[in-house]
Amino acid sequence: MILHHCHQARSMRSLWLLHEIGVPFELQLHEFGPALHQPEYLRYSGAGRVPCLIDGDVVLSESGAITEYLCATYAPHFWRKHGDADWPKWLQYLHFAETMGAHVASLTQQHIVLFKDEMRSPVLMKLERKRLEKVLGVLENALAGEYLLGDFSGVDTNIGYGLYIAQHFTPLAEFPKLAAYFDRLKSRAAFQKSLPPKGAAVIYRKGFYEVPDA
Ligand SMILES: N[C@@H](CCC(=O)N[C@@H](CS)C(=O)NCC(=O)O)C(=O)O
Repeated sequence: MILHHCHQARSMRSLWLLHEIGVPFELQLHEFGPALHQPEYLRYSGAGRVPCLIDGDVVLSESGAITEYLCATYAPHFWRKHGDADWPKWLQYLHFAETMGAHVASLTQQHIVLFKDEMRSPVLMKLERKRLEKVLGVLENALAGEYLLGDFSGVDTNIGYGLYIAQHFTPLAEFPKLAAYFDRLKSRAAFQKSLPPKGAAVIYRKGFYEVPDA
């Protein structure tokens, strides 16, 4: 099994989950940027994105689908299937992770990818931060146990990665249950193994990105 990954990109969800599961895999690390748009890589991930997981004939390039596939195939204890009481919750969180993903991606583009001030829009930054906070509020209200479905499961890697990125744009301390949940996630050995090593090229070079004055 091969995982294509860039440090701190959504492929961190898949990397973290692979470490949780403990299944052997090969890591193909790319620099975030033009390397993902080379014809050789586009054969696997047509949109030039990470993650991309290759397992024999199976090629998947969507992090939610990879979570579902890995849990169903290698780790049923981390999965919820049709007929399980919390299957609807599993589905909701797996996909809600990308509602959060849309806002953190937009904030990443505004604060980091658009590198000149004149390209950026503080209005959009404020709007996206507010919308992200609304999403975090939903999770804060929903969180009832140690993890999203009680025990740790695959959806914790999808939502947990979102929190790992969200903290660069809004203080998680304003969401106390979420902050405590994220602390639990961060203390997991598999999460720590999925972090970029010290000195590696990363997307988020600052711990926090303030919205500049308009
Ligand atoms: N919905 C997809 C999004 C994948 C995605 O957009 N990944 C970003 C990194 S977080 C990427 O590869 N961007 C490279 C690019 O847009 O060129 C998923 O969850 O896997």
